[in-house]
Amino acid sequence: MSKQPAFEQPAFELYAFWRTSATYRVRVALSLKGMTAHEHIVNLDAGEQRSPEFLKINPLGAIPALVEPGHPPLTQSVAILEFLDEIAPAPSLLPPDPHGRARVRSIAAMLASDTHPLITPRVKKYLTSAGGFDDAAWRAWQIHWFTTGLMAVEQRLAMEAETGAFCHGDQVTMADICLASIAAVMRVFKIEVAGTPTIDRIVARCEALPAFANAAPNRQAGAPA
Ligand SMILES: N[C@@H](CCC(=O)N[C@@H](CS)C(=O)NCC(=O)O)C(=O)O
Repeated sequence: MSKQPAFEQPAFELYAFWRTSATYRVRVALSLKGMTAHEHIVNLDAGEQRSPEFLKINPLGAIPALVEPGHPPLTQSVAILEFLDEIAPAPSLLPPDPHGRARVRSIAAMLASDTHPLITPRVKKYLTSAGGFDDAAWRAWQIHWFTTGLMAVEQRLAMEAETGAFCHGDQVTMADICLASIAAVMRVFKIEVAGTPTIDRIVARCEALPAFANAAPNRQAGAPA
């Protein structure tokens, strides 16, 4: 029998910043897959995501971007997770059945598509410049959208029989990665949402795993001491 060649991962460059939840998702997935990436810091506080150099990598001015020589940059954290899952299928970030995959993608989208984008720096920039928001209004906005997203996810996780030790059964999926990414950024912003016991239990379980613990914002290069 011919021997399977060892998987050789591409030389990835990850455009990243210490506190971002979207980059956290990619860091966790890379780590779960046993892969690494060389990180380039894009300082969001300094507006580097809007620099002409970075806009050539992602015209939307957002991180993460995963760059592999010979290919266009990959952007959108969930698309990157799907890509990593396809090139390195074990451990899988999706369940084997179509209903399970749809459920996991749906929970992931509730967090990564319908919650997180509302609290990004570009939204803050617009609301505080053109929208008349002061700091208090911005904080109320953040709390409102984190609460809306998390309460809806809590309701599903608590009600649906497919929930297990993690969001879907007893294996980590991309739903868990998205959930823990929101918990991580809420901690950075010192925002807490009460009344989410299922989420709290699952996030604690995720954060006990090295791939999640090592992706914590305060453990990244550039994080405040
Ligand atoms: N849907 C995108 C969101 C990317 C995103 O908004 N990233 C934030 C950091 S978490 C960012 O770079 N924001 C820059 C800005 O809003 O100016 C993804 O999941 O990758």
